[in-house]
Amino acid sequence: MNIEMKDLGLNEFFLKEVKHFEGLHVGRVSSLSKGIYKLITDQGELKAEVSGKFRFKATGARNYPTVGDFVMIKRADGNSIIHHVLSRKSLLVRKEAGMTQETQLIAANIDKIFICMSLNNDFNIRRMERYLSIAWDSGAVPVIVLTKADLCENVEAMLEEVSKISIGVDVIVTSSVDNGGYEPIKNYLLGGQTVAFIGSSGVGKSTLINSLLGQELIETRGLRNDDKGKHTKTRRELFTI
Ligand SMILES: Nc1nc2c(ncn2[C@@H]2O[C@H](COP(=O)(O)OP(=O)(O)OP(=O)(O)O)[C@@H](O)[C@H]2O)c(=O)[nH]1
Ligand SMILES: [Mg+2]
Repeated sequence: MNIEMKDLGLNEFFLKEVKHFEGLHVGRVSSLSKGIYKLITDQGELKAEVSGKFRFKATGARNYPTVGDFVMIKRADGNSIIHHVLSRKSLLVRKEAGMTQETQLIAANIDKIFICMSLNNDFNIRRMERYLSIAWDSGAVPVIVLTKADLCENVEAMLEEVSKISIGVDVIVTSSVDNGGYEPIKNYLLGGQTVAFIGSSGVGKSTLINSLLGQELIETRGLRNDDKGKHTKTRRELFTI
């Protein structure tokens, strides 16, 4: 497999910093689980963990790699070792509810964030406003995706409502049952760009992403389209198209 790191978003912004780490390789975090990071590199996928010194120097969650980060690594027989996280161009975070004020890092170095909301049961304009402010705060550019147009009888009225709170933001209407219902999103997927899809459970994110990937790589709710019930999966993962 021959991956060009520049197609994975490794542009001038990051390359300036890469130069300072002679002898180390660059990788991009695609997923993480219990301190083990899955990386995409120019030589394929590998697993990595942070070095002891990295852990010692880290003062909080923000210092640790998250999905989308570019990291400088040293190859090893087992897990490769992460020595450094490159400066982030954007960072999407979630503030934990409650006293602690602890922030959870969701994803780094996203160019565009697609905020997904369904045009039926999930539609809530105040929630969309909150999502927009989280997205702008991250440093990425938000795009609104209104899903399940096929289940909505007054799309125009809802678009009108959305337009009042989304000045300067693109709004896309999609439907999974409409052939080509996701075509407008493809115009945003340019080489070297990283995009993220966020939104409440059941709005159709996985259905949409599978369609863009051309493969059923992510579990969906199948045909149980009830807009409520348990969460399918809490998941953050970087896919290459
Ligand atoms: N009618 C209709 N159903 C849709 C559309 N998009 C998704 N669905 C259905 O809605 C349900 C939920 O879709 P998912 O893609 O699993 O939703 P999700 O946003 O990934 O949900 P979580 O993984 O729980 O966050 C599934 O039954 C889909 O088939 C749409 O445009 N129209
Ligand atoms: Mg899903």
